[in-house]
Amino acid sequence: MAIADINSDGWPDVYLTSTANRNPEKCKNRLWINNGAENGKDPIFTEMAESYGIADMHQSVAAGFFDYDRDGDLDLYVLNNTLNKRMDAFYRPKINDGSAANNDRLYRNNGNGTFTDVTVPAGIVCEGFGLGMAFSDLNNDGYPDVIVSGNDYSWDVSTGYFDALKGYVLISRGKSQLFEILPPSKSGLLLQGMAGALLFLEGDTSLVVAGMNRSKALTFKQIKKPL
Ligand SMILES: [Ca+2]
Ligand SMILES: [Ca+2]
Ligand SMILES: [Ca+2]
Repeated sequence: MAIADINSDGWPDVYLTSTANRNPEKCKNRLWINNGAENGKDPIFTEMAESYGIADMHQSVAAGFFDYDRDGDLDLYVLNNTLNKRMDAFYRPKINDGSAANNDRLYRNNGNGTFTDVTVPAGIVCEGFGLGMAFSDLNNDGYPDVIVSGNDYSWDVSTGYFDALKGYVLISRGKSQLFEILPPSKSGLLLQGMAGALLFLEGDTSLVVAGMNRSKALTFKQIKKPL
């Protein structure tokens, strides 16, 4: 669930992701727009994901709002996964053209009550089993960058299951509205096991990664700005 005022009317709105159903129609994410409250009454919400263009039908685990193009309104990053049978021999190359069902999605807020899916134009074409995300300007260029944590399942022949995700860093390339994907070999952020959530400590560059199941919680310190 993510809460943000996405229509800039001063009232916080609610975006709820859905992941538990193989039927895409039943897996649509929901957006409840806050109509505000009068005379001390509770606020009234209207579900409007379809009309806003963000009724994502993938199996979404989490979502977050950030202003990736710095135009003053909040854009939406959605973590998508797939439910698959797990077999020891279930390996294949990753799909890196944005077409995978478990490719994350980036929706640009048009500022008029609609969003546009800009996933592929923005270069977010990394298949992976994501579990958590965090936004921070890692290279101090004024544009927010993204870190995505995930599930690597196991150590295995080089890359793990096809959707293994050991920590992606997405560096914004500013005005081009493109992201460059830094895998662990480039970023140094190597997440083993199940990395369920990410949190940047305020006033510091430390990143806390919460582990799931038997995975440990980890803390990372940024020692160098990405180029
Ligand atoms: Ca609002
Ligand atoms: Ca924006
Ligand atoms: Ca940046």
